[in-house]
Amino acid sequence: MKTYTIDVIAGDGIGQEVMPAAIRAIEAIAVSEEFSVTWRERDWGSERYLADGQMMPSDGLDQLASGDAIFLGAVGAPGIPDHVTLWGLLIPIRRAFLQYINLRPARHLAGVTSQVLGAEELDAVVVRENVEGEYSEIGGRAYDGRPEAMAIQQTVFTRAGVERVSRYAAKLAATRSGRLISATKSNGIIHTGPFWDEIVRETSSEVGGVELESVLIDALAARAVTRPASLDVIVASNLFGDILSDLLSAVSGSIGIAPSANLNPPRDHPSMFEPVHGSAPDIAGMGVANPVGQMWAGAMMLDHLGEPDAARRLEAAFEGALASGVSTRDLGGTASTADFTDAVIDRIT
Ligand code: GGG
Repeated sequence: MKTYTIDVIAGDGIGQEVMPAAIRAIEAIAVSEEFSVTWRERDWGSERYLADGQMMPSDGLDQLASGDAIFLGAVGAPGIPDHVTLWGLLIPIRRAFLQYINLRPARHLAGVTSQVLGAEELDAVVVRENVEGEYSEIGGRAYDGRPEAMAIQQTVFTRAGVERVSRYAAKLAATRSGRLISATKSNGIIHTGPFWDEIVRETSSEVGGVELESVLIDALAARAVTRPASLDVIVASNLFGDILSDLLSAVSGSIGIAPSANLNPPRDHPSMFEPVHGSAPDIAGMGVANPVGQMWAGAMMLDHLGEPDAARRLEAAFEGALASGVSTRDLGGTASTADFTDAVIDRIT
C-alpha cells in the first residue's frame, strides 16, 4: 500500500473548519483506493504569530521539504495586517518550492445557482503566474507620517518566468479547446505589459494548435460576467490571476467552491493545494463554511499524487451532494459544514 506524507496547515479562521472536512472525505476514499496518508499537522498561522512573532517556525520550509504535498486552509486574521500573514507563510512557501504555476479552475457545478446569466456554461481555468510579477518585495516607503509620504512597489517580470507560465498554459489549452486568452494591461503599464505580451505571443506560437487572444484585464473582467462561456484557458500575472480567479469563482456561484493548486511542475519540490477563499473571519467558528473549495483542492492534490480514481470519486461525491440540493449558506442552503461533509461521505462509502 502506498503511503503519502502530506503537510497540513489548516491556518486561520474557517481553514480550521474546512480542513478537517476535506481530510475526512479523503480518508474515506483512501481505504478502498489502497493508499494511506500520514497527515503532518502544523499549527502554523496567526495564533502562532501572536504568540511568538512568526507565522511558521524558522526552519518551517525545511520541515515541509520532505513531504509529498502541502495542504493549506486559509491565512489571515483580524488585527494582523494581511501582508504580514501572506508574506509570513503563503508566499514564502510558493517561492521556496518554485510553485510557479497556480492553477485555478472555475466551472459550473450542478445544484449551484449563479446570479450571472450564462454561468451554467462556465468551464475555465486560470493559469496564474505565482512567484513573481506584482507580488514583489522590491520597493519601499519614505517620509512616513509626513505630507510627502510615499510608497514604491516594483513589479518583476522575468523572461524565464513569463515563458514557463505561458508555455504551461498553451500546452493546457492545446489539450482543451485550443483557445488561450492572455490577460494584459499593456496599454497602461508600459514596460512589463508589452514585455509580457511579446513573450506570451512567442511562447504560445511554439505550441501547435493554440489560438492566442490578448485581452485587457478590465475588458476581460467585464467579459467574465457578460460572456462566461467564451472563456477557456487564461494565462495571467500574479495579481491579475488572483483577482480574475476570485471573480470567476463568484460567477460560478460562490468563492467557497473554488480550488487552487500551486504547482512545481518539475516536481523537484512539494506542491501546495488550497481553496481560493481566505479565512473569512466573519463566519469563522460558526460551523457554516463551505468545504467544497478545500475538498476540490484535495481532489487536485490526489491527481497530483497519481491517484486519479480517488480524485474523480471525491469530485463525484461533493458534486453529487450539491446536485442533490445539500448546500451551505453561501450557496443559499442551510447545511452546516458538518452536514455537507456527511452528505459527501455518504456518497463515498
Ligand atoms: N486559501 C489560502 C488563503 O487564505 N488565501 C487568501 C489570499 O488572500 N490569498 C492571496 C493569494 O492567493 O495570493
